[in-house]
Amino acid sequence: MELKFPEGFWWGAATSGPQSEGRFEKEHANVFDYWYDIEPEAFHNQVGPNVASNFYNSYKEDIQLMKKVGLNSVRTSIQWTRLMDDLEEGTVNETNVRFYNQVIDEFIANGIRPVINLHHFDLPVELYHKYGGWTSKHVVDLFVKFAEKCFELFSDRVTDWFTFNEPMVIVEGEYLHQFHYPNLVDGKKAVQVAYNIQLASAKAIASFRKLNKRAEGKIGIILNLTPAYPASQSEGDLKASRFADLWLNQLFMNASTLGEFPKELVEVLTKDKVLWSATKEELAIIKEHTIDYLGVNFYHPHRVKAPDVSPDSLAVDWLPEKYFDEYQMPGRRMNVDKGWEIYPKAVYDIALNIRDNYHNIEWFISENGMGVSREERYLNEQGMIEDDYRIQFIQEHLYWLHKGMEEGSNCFGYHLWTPIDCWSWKNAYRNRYGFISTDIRTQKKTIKKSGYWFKEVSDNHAVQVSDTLKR
Ligand code: IFM
Repeated sequence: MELKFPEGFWWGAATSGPQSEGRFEKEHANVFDYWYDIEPEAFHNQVGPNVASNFYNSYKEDIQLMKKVGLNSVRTSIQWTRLMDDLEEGTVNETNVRFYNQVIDEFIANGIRPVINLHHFDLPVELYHKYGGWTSKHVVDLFVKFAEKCFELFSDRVTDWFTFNEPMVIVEGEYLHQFHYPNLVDGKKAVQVAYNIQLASAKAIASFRKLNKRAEGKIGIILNLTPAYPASQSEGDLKASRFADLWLNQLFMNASTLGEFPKELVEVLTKDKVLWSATKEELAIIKEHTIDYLGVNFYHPHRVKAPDVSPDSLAVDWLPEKYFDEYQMPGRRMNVDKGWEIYPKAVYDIALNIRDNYHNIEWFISENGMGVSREERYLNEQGMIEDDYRIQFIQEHLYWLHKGMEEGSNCFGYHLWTPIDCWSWKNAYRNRYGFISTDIRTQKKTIKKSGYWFKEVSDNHAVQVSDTLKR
């Protein structure tokens, strides 16, 4: 069967500055640069962000490869630690302004729409050490200064902007589950960080409305949405899934699209005495500066059940997981390399949720993808990786996306994570996601089978899927 997508649909891929560029010519270190400097053994094979995929030096050749695989739009991020000279004064580093100008111009000259994100986990580490990072409202204002520089410098050509990538990952990684520096477990701080990031996003949107130079320019946020499916229809499991959804999805989703945090979540946080500190003026800024459109990163759903012990009997510090436990559903399909469940139908559930509960706002899949380790297993005699599993993974997700669009959801694009295999936070280069492979010893880049396949999809705005496709 053939699935037809509308003309103008974004067929693209996403990466980020810290994961692709390398640390060349950077004045400041971000939290990951710093963590690698002090504890390289925390990273797979001790591979750090210093070189990454060398995009800083090879962006011209890389963009040619992206064009060859049919990408009509590519998201990357401008690094706060690269663009700025003095973080407090808000002055810029001219060498790196030149770099970003060249990258943007190169994308446009090659018919690729540059989609620019402003924060991809890359807080300047000095702002953590001096002020406590995202727990500080001063840091919120410094971020806004950086965002304003980006709008002033680049919004004459860039029309597609996003404030944050996966804010919930910052909250969880830094303050709950210890997978991002500073690796704390502190629920109260996590709640404040979530609020401060939402405030930073709204304040940056307010600045965008004043400084953006192009009438067609838009700004949004990128959220990793993970539908929380209950283990059963029992009252306890339903309650657990309801809270998981409030915390994991609705917190940023409601504030960013509807201008308000979910009341039920605020009530629980108030009752538990961990609610963020907020002023009336700040809440008004959040209310008035909602997004124009939304990016949805989807990798896996959550399966949840009622916690084994009653939440109120726990004498530990506050953590959101007091209200839900992870449920290991028997028979679920797993990507064993990454340890994430594969459940493409969730894309359809997300599409209808946006249609029904979020004013059918315009949105796109801003990341989706399949991380696979030791992909050299699939090299053919011509030296190309035959990643049929990735093609099938994309087809399955596009099948459900298409169905959601047929039923009226307002989706305008699909981006894979990622165009070219890139460095990843703690996993470094263990799992590969790209349409194009990178040999990290030589930086030789080679198109995979999925890259050639995607070019056809993008040229025809159509996907062929077999009737035996797993649904
Ligand atoms: O590498 C990350 C990216 O930075 C954010 N989304 C998930 C990707 C794959 O793990």
